[in-house]
Amino acid sequence: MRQHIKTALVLGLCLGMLAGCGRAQVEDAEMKGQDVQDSEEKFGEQDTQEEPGGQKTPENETAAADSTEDMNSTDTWNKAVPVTECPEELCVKVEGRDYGTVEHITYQSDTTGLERGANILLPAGYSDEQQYPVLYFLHGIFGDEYSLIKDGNNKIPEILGNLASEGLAKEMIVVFPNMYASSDPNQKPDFNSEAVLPYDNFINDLVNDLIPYIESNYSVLTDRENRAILGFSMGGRETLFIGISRPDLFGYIGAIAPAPGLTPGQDKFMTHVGQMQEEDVKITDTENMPNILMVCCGSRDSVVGKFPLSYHEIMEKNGVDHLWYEVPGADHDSNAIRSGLYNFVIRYVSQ
Ligand code: FER
Repeated sequence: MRQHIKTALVLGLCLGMLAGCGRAQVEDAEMKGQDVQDSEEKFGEQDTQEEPGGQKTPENETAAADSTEDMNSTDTWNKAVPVTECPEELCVKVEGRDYGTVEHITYQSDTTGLERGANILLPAGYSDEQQYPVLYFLHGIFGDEYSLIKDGNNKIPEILGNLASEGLAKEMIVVFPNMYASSDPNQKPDFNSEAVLPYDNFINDLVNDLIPYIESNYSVLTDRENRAILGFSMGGRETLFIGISRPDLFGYIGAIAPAPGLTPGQDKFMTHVGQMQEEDVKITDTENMPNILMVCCGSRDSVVGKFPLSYHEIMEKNGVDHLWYEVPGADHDSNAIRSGLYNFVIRYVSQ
């Protein structure tokens, strides 16, 4: 399979250059998961945007051509045009292969004054004799620590287990936090500034409470080269905020369909004051540039629309080295999540 994936990578580069790949072939065989269901309930009827996906700019075409020269150099990973869909064979379990275990933990959060939960996906054969890289994977709005991992369509254990078994990604521990860091256990998320604040407070809980808990209770590597952050939608927005604010802590930053509100703006749900101004969307800590800063989105995302594209444009304007791509045909859904996870994880390699 390793060969298939390598071939797929190269093929993807070529297809990307030809522009406009087809819709994801992976069928949603299992029940729709909580996050997407919740989103559908909460968001109601969505516009369907008929936009061509996967169009590559001439700039990317050049980068893609260059990137075939040295696919292993992290210098080129931000520029390499990705295989926009997660290869199908990675999304199915191979009989007899171990896909790790999920355990639920609670930790004392001094940030909120509450006991809070997280799920941990341990790789196959997790052992104290080894030290593992960590990936913090942040859920969407109205979600919790179960949303991403419980949604079977996301294929998270499958993708990670298959990539690790094939030697295409490192074995890692994935932490799924509850990103709603409120001191009031009765507070609930909603589309207004007040109700969104606990999401913006998650950076404090993560840095001061959850990371220390993980690093003292699991056998993990603790430098920025071995700490990655990835998020979907609301989790993507917070990932960008956290990653840009603390590049000293996270060497790898990935946002799948990041939600509005990182910068000031307005959409059909609410007005966003912005967590930061557009000109501040850049890494000022030149000692700690991200190895990967990825932003992707389904070409037909009916929830966050063009906000991810706007983050890409802001980064371009600010001269921030990053990887941007669209997942052809994907909505605000597992197709985008699988693609983003796959592309992020194959780039999450320690030096
Ligand atoms: C918004 C649009 C989308 C927003 C959040 C979202 C807080 C999040 C969507 C998701 O997480 O799926 O205006 O504002």
